[in-house]
Amino acid sequence: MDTKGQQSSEQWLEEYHRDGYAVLPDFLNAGEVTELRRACDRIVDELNFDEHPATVFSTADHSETRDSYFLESGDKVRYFFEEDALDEQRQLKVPAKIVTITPHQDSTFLATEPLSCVGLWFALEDATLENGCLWFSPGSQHQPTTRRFIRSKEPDGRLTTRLIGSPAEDDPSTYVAVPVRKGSLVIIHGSVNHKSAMNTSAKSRHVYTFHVIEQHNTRWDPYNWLQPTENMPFTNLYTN
Ligand SMILES: O=C(O)CCC(=O)C(=O)O
Repeated sequence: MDTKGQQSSEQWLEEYHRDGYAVLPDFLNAGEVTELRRACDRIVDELNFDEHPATVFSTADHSETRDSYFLESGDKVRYFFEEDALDEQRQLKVPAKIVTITPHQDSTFLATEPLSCVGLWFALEDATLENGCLWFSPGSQHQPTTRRFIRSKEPDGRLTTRLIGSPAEDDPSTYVAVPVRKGSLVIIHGSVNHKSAMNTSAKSRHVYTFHVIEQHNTRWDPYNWLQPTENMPFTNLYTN
């Protein structure tokens, strides 16, 4: 039996501060998982390639994402595919996760001053070694995040994105695999180095994920690639 299910919030918070991540098994019940899976399926079903380009998103190479489709994605539903995720008929291949997500810190992409980004990653299916679970370098959140993914203007006025600064120290031997069961929530510190491997199985690995930042006494970096718009300011999870 997984005793982590009985962990108190003090215990998982302690793990989170020590390792830079924490796993909360059975955070979602079966009904909630099904509801989220259906919502994801609806979004995929509604995808019309006449209105959306088959844009690739990658943590390693951002050249394909340097366009307005990406930069304006903050207040719209936009679709980003891993390389080779679509077949010739533009249908999603299963497994779709056929690339590696390279080591990164989420605060590189979502910086506040001081840093406050936290990722919430919900497993909608079992995430295993074979289908591409997350891997973490425990304790690596204590190093600074100096690399930033920013929006910048080309001399011709075109908006583009750029990675600046040096990546955090990254020792591949320090990583541990974190397989989790369906319904688990993984809480990810914005500065912890993490990655995921290719899905080498025939099974999909669906997840739902979003990131939060603290707005109290922090400043959203005006250079972040993502900027809130008048149309859609960032959603508050709670107000005091
Ligand atoms: O789902 C994955 O494979 C990677 C997720 C990730 O790196 C993130 O949410 O920051």
